Amino acid sequence: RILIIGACGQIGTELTAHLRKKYAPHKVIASDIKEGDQALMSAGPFEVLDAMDYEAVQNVVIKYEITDVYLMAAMLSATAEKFPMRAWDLNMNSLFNVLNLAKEKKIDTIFWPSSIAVFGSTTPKTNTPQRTIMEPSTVYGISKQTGERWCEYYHKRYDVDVRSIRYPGLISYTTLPGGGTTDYAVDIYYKALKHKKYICFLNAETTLPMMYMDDAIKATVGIMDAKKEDVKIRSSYNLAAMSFNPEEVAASIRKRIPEFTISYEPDFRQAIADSWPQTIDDDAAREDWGWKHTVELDEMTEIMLENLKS
Ligand code: VAH
Repeated sequence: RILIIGACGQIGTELTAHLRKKYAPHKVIASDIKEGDQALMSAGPFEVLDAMDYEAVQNVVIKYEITDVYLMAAMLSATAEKFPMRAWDLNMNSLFNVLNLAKEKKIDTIFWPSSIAVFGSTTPKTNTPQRTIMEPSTVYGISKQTGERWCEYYHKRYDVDVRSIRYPGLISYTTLPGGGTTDYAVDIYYKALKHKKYICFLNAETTLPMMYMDDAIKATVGIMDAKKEDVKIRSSYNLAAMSFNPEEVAASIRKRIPEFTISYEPDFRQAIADSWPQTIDDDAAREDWGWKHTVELDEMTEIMLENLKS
């Protein structure tokens, strides 16, 4: 059976729904620090679970005979800058809990999300290589970079089958994102429909790697379905789909809402975004386990506006 920790989050919500469709619902146990919405709670087993509590995680693993764990709980970049130590504790202790359960052979396979936030301002900004300088300047980025080092260590030393991808900014309409720097790319669609204008907290030219959620779910399932020997990189794989800036999103929206206007009031998140790359080289993921993205900006705009207009 599968356990999703952080099932109420932006990725967790969609991952839970996708895996419950792919397998039988009762085989996918959703968990989070608090109960989720009615849809999630009624569609299959749910456990209130603190990812930092080893005993509690172990109890759920034993109770449901869990084999695979997707650890989707984390504090994202912007919020982590407000609560550095809480972010470090959550992001790292939750990872050690699942790595140690796998080391003790209580679970078989782990999915753990990393992020383009592992890169810093000294990393090459275009076509960022799989292996390169990584001097992250955010607590979130530091926790993801350290987490990658521990994943690779547990794989090499204890043969733990942990698989990881460096998500870019993710856009979806089912669940609001929580505390990320790329969240403008979700918020802009809500505001376009409601007010036909958006005040953006990043400046117009801030180009960042981005991905529509369906592609992120496809990549997550893709690396977990891959043969063990094909997952050659055990820190975390670069993953890419699109790269765009707020001005380009606005132009895409104006094709559907011509009167839409955007203005720019950069805040503390501008410095975070400026430390991240603009485009990512994900050849390794494409070669090792057949990754390729599908959704481009204009199609994403259509999907977002269609599904948010109700
Ligand atoms: C964040 N959405 O903004 C996350 C992600 C690359 C961005 O890590 O923190």
